[in-house]
Amino acid sequence: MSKIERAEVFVASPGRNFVTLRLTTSDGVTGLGDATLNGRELAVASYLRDHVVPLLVDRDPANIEDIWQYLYRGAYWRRGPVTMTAVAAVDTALWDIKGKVAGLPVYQLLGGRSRDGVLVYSHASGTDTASLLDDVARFRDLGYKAIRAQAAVPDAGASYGVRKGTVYEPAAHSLPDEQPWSTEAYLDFAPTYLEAVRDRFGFGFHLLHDVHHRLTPIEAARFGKRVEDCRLFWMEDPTPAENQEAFRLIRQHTTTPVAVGETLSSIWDVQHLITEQLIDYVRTTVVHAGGITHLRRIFDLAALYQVRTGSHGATDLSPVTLAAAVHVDTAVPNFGIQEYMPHVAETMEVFRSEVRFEDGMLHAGDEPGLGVEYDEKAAERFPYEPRYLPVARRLDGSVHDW
Ligand code: GCO
Ligand code: MG
Repeated sequence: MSKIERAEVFVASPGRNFVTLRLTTSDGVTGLGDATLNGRELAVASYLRDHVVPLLVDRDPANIEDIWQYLYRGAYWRRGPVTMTAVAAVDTALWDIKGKVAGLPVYQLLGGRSRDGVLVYSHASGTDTASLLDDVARFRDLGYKAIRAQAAVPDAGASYGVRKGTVYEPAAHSLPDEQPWSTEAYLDFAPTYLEAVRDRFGFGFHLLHDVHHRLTPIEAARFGKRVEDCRLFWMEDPTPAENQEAFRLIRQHTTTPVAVGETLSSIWDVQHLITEQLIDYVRTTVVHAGGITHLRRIFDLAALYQVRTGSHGATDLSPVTLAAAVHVDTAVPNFGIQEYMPHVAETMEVFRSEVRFEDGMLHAGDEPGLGVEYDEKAAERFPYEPRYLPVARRLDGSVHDW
């Protein structure tokens, strides 16, 4: 019987911070898992090093489900992003190993190919409507068939989702940026730039928008109704989702499709959203929702209710997560869309990935396993630096949801 012989946790900052788990079996097969929780990286690194690695050594890497149950139920303390990210890293590495042992890409282990490629959307942004339109034009030229549009709200300072050069969340500070927010200014302005995108480029591509948890349910209902003629592919995270019931009110007012899930980590966090058809797309992803094993369970539940997948894929999720997501996306029947922001060159020096972009789609490649290798020597050139996501404050100074 093959055994897990070694489990190593790497923390490095090639372009941004990533935590990576590498398992090695007694047969010398390695598997990778992403364990990155943006802004709280070391908590997961410690959870793995101090509490999980000692439990893995000598276990049979073939028993993915048993190891998942052992780590999840065996912790007693359930769910939550730190736990589920740590469990995800182990689970992802085990699927990578299983694929390499079988000589098959992971999507084959999940039932094989359901589609030729994985439709992706990327992020256009601007400091105003004119620069947003230029950025949308650039993404159209790059071949994207789906584009998310965000612009800075006048008088509300640094709005969510607007790139500064190549920097995208977090800002290059060791303490959180504090950014002003005005719901009124946003509700007045955001629909106008979404309309401007449709006026200029028409309807021959998918247009998405991320509200990033900033509205109350009734404000979100008003926003969704106001932008119906833009025919958005989705409005994302219109209101925080701790209270799943809140989405019923949004549903009662608008046909703009709703996507939720990037901050949620278990099937229980999306149960009512899915079974009561309060959303159209579920955005949980491999790294923050317990790995391929648990994500597959969420997506199968979603399929029963005609909810499609739309996995989170910002650059704070490592190329290991992107590859794992693309394998899952290739196989599941209810795939919707995959978020994709290309990683910067430093990141790709450390993670060599088989994932390829072509004609608006991602392709997983046919290497056994996930098709990603980690270059720990290259990683040593990029030491970890503490970074935080920004914090939003209303114009009166009180804290808002960022
Ligand atoms: C998205 C997300 C991200 C998150 C980021 C937090 O839709 O891509 O909202 O941009 O803010 O992943 O770490
Ligand atoms: Mg988002």
